[in-house]
Amino acid sequence: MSTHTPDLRSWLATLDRAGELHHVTAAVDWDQEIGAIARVALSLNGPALLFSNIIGHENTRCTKLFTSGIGNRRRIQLMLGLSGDYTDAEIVRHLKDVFKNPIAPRVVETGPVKQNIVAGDDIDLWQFPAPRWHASDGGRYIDTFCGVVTEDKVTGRDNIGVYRGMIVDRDRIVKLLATTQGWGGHLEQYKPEPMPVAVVYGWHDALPFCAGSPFPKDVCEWDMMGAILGRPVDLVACETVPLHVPASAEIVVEGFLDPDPASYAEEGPFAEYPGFVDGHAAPTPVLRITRITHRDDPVLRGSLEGMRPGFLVEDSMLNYARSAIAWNVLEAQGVRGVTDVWMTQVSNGTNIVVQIRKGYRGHAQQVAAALWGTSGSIWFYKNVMVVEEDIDIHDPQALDWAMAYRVNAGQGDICVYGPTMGSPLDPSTPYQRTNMAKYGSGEWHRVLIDATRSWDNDPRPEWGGRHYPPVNKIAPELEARIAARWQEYGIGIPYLDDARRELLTMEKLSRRFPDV
Ligand SMILES: Cc1cc2nc3c(=O)[nH]c(=O)nc-3n(C[C@H](O)[C@H](O)[C@H](O)COP(=O)(O)O)c2cc1C
Ligand SMILES: [Mn+2]
Repeated sequence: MSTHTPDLRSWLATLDRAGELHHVTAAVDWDQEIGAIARVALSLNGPALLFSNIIGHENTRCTKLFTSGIGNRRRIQLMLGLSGDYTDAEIVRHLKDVFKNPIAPRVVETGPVKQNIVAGDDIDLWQFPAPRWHASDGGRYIDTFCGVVTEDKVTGRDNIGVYRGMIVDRDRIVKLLATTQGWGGHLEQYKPEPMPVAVVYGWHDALPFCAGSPFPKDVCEWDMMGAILGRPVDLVACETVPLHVPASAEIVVEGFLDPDPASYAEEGPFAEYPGFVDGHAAPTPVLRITRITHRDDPVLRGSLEGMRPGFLVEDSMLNYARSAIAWNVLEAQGVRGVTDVWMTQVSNGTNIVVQIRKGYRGHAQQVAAALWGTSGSIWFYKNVMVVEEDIDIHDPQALDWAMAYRVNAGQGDICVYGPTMGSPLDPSTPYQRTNMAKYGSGEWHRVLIDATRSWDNDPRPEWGGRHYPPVNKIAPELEARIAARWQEYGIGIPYLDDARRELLTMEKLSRRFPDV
């Protein structure tokens, strides 16, 4: 365990040492230019960016903005303390284990976040260099990669979530609030009273990584940050709300969120995660600021949103955590035989593929039903695909092959479930059905694609008495002979790696693959 308290500054130092941080000292505009630079740098697999010369913010309370800290796989590995080369699957497996070993936070007396305490007329959110990230955004989005802290009145458990927010004026941030989210449930407990809220900007990136991931409601995100960092998060009490925040946070905004619709302000539009221009602008709850505390020379943390093929963002990288969480949730629900879970970086968890060792008819349906019943399902798991162990879920060709030859709609392999709750930001839902104020959610019809082998065929002798034709493969003895003589053939390319070799022979897999 390191004695150095992790925070944004130690994280910046780590990135710097790894050559994964660029200090942008050229003058840049918070109005769209920072967003566009981040977009291009991310698409080029470029470094994280620390902007320190932002036009109009040369002498404001905060002059710096940090973004893209976990914008690629290498930086995810650095954040997790994994050195060397890891595959996507290995990172998910690692996180799956990490999340099973919570480390509770501890409360300390004070910390650098109390170096400056801002009250009364000195509170002015315009002093912070929040970008207007995209041309179509309705304003300056200060809450993009923050941690919104609230407390459950009944259990006393803290919840930390990433929920977007736009500056309305000096002391008000208008928030997008989904009632099914962690803090949405807390607000119900407080109604009709305003709910105390603290928003943290800038700490170790384990914070937004965990706050943006759909842990079950009985999990506290502080414990998960502790698990990632291998030590408790040090927390201090807030000044004006009964909440705690990291002692070494860069900036903390304290205040109250009023559930009274009369206090709402217009929020949006904001070009959101699906990668489209968003037409939504609607009245939503406002966080009224009672205090700001910050370190000397604070750094604001922000993140570009909106992902498309070839244009991934930090949010894309949270899919490592989201995949691991989905896997743990399936296990906790008693779903047997899950061997891999993956949400690619481009669809924000809207699509998920689960690999199983099929043990019974209806196994894939159980997987889908378990995922669809979680609180995280407002944003995730619209389309669920389930495959067996010979299908590498990280290989688009393997998935396409499974889709082709293990899916037959007429045999019940496609199951549509809905209408259900779902993302109000998904443009495939008719716009008039995405009214959050009216419905408390968007609307999805979900689909299960059961790409496991059907158990309904009659067994056939030419299939070795099985219900499904065996995969055409090379006998392990023959393959071993070819491997031994590979050099001799002089084909001039390296032999298959262990994983490909296994898929060619299915030697190990055949031993446990059920003969359906
Ligand atoms: C960059 C980013 C922005 C997000 N914006 C929102 C948002 O505005 N509203 C929301 O409900 N969820 C948003 N999310 C998703 C939530 O953070 C995610 O669902 C998480 O599980 C919330 O925590 P909770 O499960 O404790 O509520 C965002 C996630 C990221 C990474
Ligand atoms: Mn939560």
